[in-house]
Order: sequence, then structure tokens, then C-alpha cells
Amino acid sequence: MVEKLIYLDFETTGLNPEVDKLLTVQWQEIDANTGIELSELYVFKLWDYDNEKQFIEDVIKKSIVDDNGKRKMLFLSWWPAKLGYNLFFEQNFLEKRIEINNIEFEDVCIMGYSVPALDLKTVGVLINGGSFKGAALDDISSKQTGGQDVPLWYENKEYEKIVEYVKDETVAFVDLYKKLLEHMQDFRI
Ligand SMILES: [Mn+2]
Repeated sequence: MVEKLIYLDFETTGLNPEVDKLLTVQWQEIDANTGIELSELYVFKLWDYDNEKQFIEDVIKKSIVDDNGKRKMLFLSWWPAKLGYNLFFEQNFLEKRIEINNIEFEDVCIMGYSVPALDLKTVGVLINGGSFKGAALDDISSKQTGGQDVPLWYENKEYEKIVEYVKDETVAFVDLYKKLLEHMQDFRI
């Protein structure tokens, strides 16, 4: 039996979910104990839809994973647990955009009170010697750049650049997770 985590990340037009939009939703099934990829990387894109409401509804409907024989809706189920970097951003952003688009929904389950999630941001800060400044994913992994160009690429309809960025970021993140598993294995106080 494989224990799974779901790597999860969003790209957005900005940091404020009251006004900014969801641009991409990407996720991949990961073996919790090895970091090995168990599925392809799914990338849902706003520009494939007429509007954000349709986009979000379709993402929720189509994001289904097998959890030991049970089919689970990723965004509405606690399990498999999510894996990411600063997942509160994703939880909060999706909640707000669902509300603003008047989408009928059950509670978003990415992270939160008693919702299990493995957030590597904590580890990033530790790697960075306890400082939050300089602990972005591109500071502490092989990820090339931060996401600041994504909104600009979206404006210019340079969608391929966004997809390449998302793929690069996923590889860097999963590689970080694999290395941490290996490195932390024998850690004892
Ligand atoms: Mn990202």
C-alpha cells in the first residue's frame, strides 16, 4: 500500500484573493515515503475556460484521486493529505474565489484546523537559519525564479511561459522533498 501526498500549488494574478484571480491549479500524486511521482502533473488553466467560475467548478469536479480504492475529490477531502509550500495561501485563495464567484460548495480541504497537510515552508525557514526573509522556494531549492513574472506573462498571453514555470517549480519542489526525506531520516536529538 502506497501512502500518498498530493503536491498542490496555484498561480494567481496577485496576492489578494478579493481582487486577484486564480490562473492555474496544479497538482501531482507523490509517494509520501520516497517522494517519487505517482501520477502526471495536472495543470488546469484559466485560459482554457470562458470565466473563472467555470474554471474553478471544473477543477473541483475533475480533481479526483484514488485513496486506497476510494475515489476522493481532492479539494473537498482531508485525505490524501496535501503537500506544498505555504499552503494557507492556496486554502485562503480558493475559499475566497469560490465565494466571490458564487459557487455552491462544501468546505475547501487544503489545510487548516484538523486538516492534515505537510507544509515545507517551515523547513525552508529552518534551512534559512530561522529567517523568513530569504526562505522562498526559489531561495532554498533549484527553482529558478519567483512567480513575480506570472501575471505579466498572463497579460501578454505568454501562456507557455507560465506552464514552463509551473513544471520547473514542481520538479524543484519534489526534488527538495526527496532530498529532505533522505537527509532527515537519521535525525535524532
Ligand atoms: Mn507556484
